[in-house]
Amino acid sequence: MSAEPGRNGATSGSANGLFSGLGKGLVNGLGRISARGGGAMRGSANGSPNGSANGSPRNGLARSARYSAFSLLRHELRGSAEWPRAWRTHELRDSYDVVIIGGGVHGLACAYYLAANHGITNVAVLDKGYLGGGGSGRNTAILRSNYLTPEGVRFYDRSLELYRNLAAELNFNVMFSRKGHLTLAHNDSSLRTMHWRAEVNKLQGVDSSVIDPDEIKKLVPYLDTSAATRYPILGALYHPPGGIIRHDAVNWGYARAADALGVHLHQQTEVIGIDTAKGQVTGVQLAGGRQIATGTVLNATAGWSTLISDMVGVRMPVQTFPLQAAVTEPVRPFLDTVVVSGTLHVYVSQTDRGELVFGASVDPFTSYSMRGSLDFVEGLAGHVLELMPALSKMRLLRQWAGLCDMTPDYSPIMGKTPVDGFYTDVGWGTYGFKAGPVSGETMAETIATGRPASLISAFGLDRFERGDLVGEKGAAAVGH
Ligand code: PYC
Repeated sequence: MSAEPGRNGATSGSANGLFSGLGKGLVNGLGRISARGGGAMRGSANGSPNGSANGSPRNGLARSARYSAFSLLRHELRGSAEWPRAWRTHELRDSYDVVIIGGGVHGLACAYYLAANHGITNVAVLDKGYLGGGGSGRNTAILRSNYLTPEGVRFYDRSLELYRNLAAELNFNVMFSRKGHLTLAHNDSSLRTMHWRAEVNKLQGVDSSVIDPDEIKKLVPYLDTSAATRYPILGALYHPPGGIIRHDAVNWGYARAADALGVHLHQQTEVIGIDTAKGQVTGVQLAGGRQIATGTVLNATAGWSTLISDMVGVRMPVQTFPLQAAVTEPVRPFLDTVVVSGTLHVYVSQTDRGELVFGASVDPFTSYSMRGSLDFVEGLAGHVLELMPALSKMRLLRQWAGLCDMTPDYSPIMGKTPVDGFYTDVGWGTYGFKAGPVSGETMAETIATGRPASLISAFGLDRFERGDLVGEKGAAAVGH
């Protein structure tokens, strides 16, 4: 096996039989931003809001830049030479109304909804790497809303709704595939949790139910549902609205649409400090010496979320663990459903291209490492073969890791903080990608109005002081 750097800096292996072989602030221009506190942001810095709070027009893409069958044909006839770049590069301004740290799906979605829903366009998204290069490009792209708490179910269900309509909203094919989602139960206690989740889901209007091994077999014929296995399958939580999506396309779609509405996207732009005066954010400092004035900073990072919050002295109960994943060579479609087994530490789905995408549990130690390990592949291969013995000949193409910021209750930390103008959208654990759209939408509303959007009121930092936690561990697909 020859290791080589993958696209995302992930470890890539050769396709050589791995499975068989191994078993708020400054007033800028016309922008109306109050010095501190509530209801701050209503206008664009250029005085001409591009969107409306009612959601239309949602997309400021110039006609010439819109993707359509007609534009495809036109470009083809002209030799495909003229496609405009999906987003532009800009000079950094000296000040922005809002600075978003982190160019993943959360930061990009927030920038897009600030512009599209609230007309706030003097916004910069800063990323020390490249857009979608962190957790947003490293996850296994599973979407679902079958959570355990009513707060969680409502929140993730809004995200799923936004994801379902995202291709039309962004004029970008994000390849959402509603496959259905199965969480297997191999013992009585997990079956009990599946029943619990199913009931909470139904009460929130979300389609989930517990099904038996015969029904599971019909959905996934390759699954070993016999009683003779080491961990027999007793039942499963079946969630038909769940599915997968193309994560890069989601990042690119939000980036392109935000850019079209006037947002500045700055890659290779690292924030090394946040300035405050009298408890209010006043600006950010960049590696290389530049300073940018702003009254509003959103921390939308994963992995480095505590380091960013430390810059303003806001401490957060977060520990960072790597989560590894892997992908096989493509094969003919045979797996129509997302399958998760918490007991066997495996989740698997088949992409539209035919690859199997696998994940397992988080690594059992805190680290900022994003390298794959042999230990992970060995464990994964063993467990996958217990579930689907027919896969023994499949070959792994690539493995990689992303960083998960775990909170004590497996729920995020969203909203305002004790420092005026400093907002967080962090602590996503293993749930971050599926929450991207709703996090962007709710954080944009929170920043624009100065009040926490109702869907995130349970996720504030102050819940840890009050002891009012939102225990979402029972909904984890990933072992911990
Ligand atoms: O929560 O569905 C999930 C998930 C899968 C992989 C990481 N998280």
